Amino acid sequence: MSAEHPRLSAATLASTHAGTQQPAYDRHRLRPGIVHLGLGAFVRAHQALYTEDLLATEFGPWGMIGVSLQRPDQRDHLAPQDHLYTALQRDSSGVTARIVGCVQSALVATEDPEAVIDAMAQPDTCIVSLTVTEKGYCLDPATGRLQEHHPDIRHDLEHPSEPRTAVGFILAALARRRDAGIAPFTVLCCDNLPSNGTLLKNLVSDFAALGDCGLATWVETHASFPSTMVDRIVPATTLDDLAEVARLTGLADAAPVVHEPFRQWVIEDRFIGGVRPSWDRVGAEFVSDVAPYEHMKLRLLNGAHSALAYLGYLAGRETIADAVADPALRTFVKALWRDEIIPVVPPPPGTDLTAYTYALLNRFSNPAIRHRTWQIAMDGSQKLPQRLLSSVRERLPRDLPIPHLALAIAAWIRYVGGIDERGREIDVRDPLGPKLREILDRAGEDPRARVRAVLGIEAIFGSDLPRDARFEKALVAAYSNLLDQGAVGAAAALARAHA
Ligand code: CS2
Repeated sequence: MSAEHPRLSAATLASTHAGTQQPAYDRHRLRPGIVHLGLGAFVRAHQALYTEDLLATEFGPWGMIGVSLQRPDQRDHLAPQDHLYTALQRDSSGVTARIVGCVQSALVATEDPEAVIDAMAQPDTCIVSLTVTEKGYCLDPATGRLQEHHPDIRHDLEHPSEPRTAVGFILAALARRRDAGIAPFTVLCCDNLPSNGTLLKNLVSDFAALGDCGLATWVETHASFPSTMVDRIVPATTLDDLAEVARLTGLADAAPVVHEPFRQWVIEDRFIGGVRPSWDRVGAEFVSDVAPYEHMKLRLLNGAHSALAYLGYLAGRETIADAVADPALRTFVKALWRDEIIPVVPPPPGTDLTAYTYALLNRFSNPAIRHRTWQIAMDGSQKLPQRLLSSVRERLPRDLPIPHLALAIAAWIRYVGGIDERGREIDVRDPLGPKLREILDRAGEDPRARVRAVLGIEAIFGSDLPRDARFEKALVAAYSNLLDQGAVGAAAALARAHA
């Protein structure tokens, strides 16, 4: 952080450089109505900015209490700045800085779980929203059901008033509300998971059923878990970003966020008592069925992101923008969309999927957003099913070919093997990382043996895909091509074969 600039805080806010947007409402009058689990960069660059826009348009009790489930860093950065932070919007035409005020406090669950449950149990808390990443749900990625033997779930069962997991906190707070005769809050899952509301409801029900069955029934009957589709590209904040914020605003901020101009939020309109912020006044959409929006986004955006992350990383491309600047990878991703995903994704009402992918390619090409392939490559075991395997599952029963999807999945297999194309070690971050590495090491060098070994992981591939000979054949071919020609060479070969 910059030593020459005063620290951002309520006291210094008035001294920002001209051109820095500030909260356009009276922060002193703000009351918290939302507790958010997972206080990372994404929520601060997405939901918080919709809320910030709304507060300026139609003031209401929609302040946010942010909760970090594990680390204290965000709280440590935000508390000394009165929870204010800067959002930098960047594209090729330039950068704008905006100071955000709707986060009112930050809690760290590991330090004080009671404070978190208490905040969630307050009658004024109408919404508990979440961005805890895919692995934060302790689910089996292939089935979407709770991993009952996950150590943190076992812990939460034994210590229900000191939970560690998001599911444990939701249930502890719902139990407290039921016992106090308070209506439940609406649970708003904002992670990139399929049918994320229903999925979270199932996880909470699975967890409740392991303990108090009466509570399971109460949750089933009274609680509401609308599904959502969230979209905005938010790369990890870097030291350069901190320096740029100080230069632009004149104030030092230890926790800024960086984002692209685009944003989208589609939410199922099922809130308890109909009580919710009018986020639709500032661009969000409330709909009765999120599924088509979610399929479009998870398969076209996130599917392509993961494909480019693995192929791009293996080929030595640092960011998504670098990856799509490579002609072979650019052609690859266009063909992946056009030939293999769009034909099996029903478009949401009024949406042209081809136009959607053109817009995606522009967003991916944004040179001002340095979204690292390594960051997106993280936790692939939790991401593959909804991003890539979902399209495979649409195509195989119709006997449609999958060469591009197979190359993306083969690149993931190569990536989790832990050695890149130049023989360097890869820092693989994935809850199943050690297991994947071990079974690949045991499988030896033969492509078929390696593919088979990985396909044996039911938590990722389920029981259907490993039995499909076409899937295995496509993966072995793609994996062999990757070994022989490298990621860029294999992508170029596909383009020649399909020209
Ligand atoms: C990315 C997403 O890190 C990742 O896995 O694919 O975070 C992506 O940037 C967002 O979903 C965009 O809305």
